[in-house]
Amino acid sequence: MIKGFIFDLDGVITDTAELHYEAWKKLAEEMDWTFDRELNEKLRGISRMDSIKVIMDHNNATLEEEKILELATNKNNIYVDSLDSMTQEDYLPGVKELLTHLRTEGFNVALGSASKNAIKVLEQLNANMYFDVIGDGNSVAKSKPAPDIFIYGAEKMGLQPDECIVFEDAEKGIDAAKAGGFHSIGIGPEERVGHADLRFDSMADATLFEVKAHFKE
Ligand code: B16
Ligand code: MG
Repeated sequence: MIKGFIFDLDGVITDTAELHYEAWKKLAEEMDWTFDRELNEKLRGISRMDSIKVIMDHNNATLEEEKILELATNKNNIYVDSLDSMTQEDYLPGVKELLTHLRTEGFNVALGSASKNAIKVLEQLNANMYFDVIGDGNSVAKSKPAPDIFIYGAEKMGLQPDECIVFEDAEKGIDAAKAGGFHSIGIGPEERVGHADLRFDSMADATLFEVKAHFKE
């Protein structure tokens, strides 16, 4: 029986991918690294340090670990500054309605994001009241595709993985949900999240009615 929902943040609740893109691009320009939207797609759902390593590999760059951390911090400062422009208008279509509906029906709801900036994003959106549990990049050591962040959310809600549905927009996020024994809903194209139990093109299609119809007891 489904008792809880775990939401990824970036790409499910709001679209911060563009802000991440702009920040990585600025850093790449400073370092004379190539960086484009195709490469940015590979960063979807993975941690900041994993992201910079993907960009460096692409550019055959090698640096001391301390320097890598410094560059990742520079990128983060650019990204965090850009979050100031985010407002309560920046939910993806349909998300506010779904979160409100889940609250009305008494489901448990957790956040399961890889981002260490999740609290700030939730504050900008004024979304804290929708969540019983906040799991973010500071909650667990191993990031997606490891299932740890979703297991953290389920445990804090007092639920088993098979009582929870994970919403994810990243290929590695769906991998993480499956590895942990969670039900999964992919948001995005077939080639990215087609391995989820259920897939919608966008959150606007992901109504509780549709979800219940698929995961009926
Ligand atoms: P930060 P999610 C992920 O968030 C993003 O999709 C990913 O692009 C980003 O690198 C990661 O958070 C870490 O973010 O640098 O803010 O800690 O999709 O898991 O909500
Ligand atoms: Mg995401």
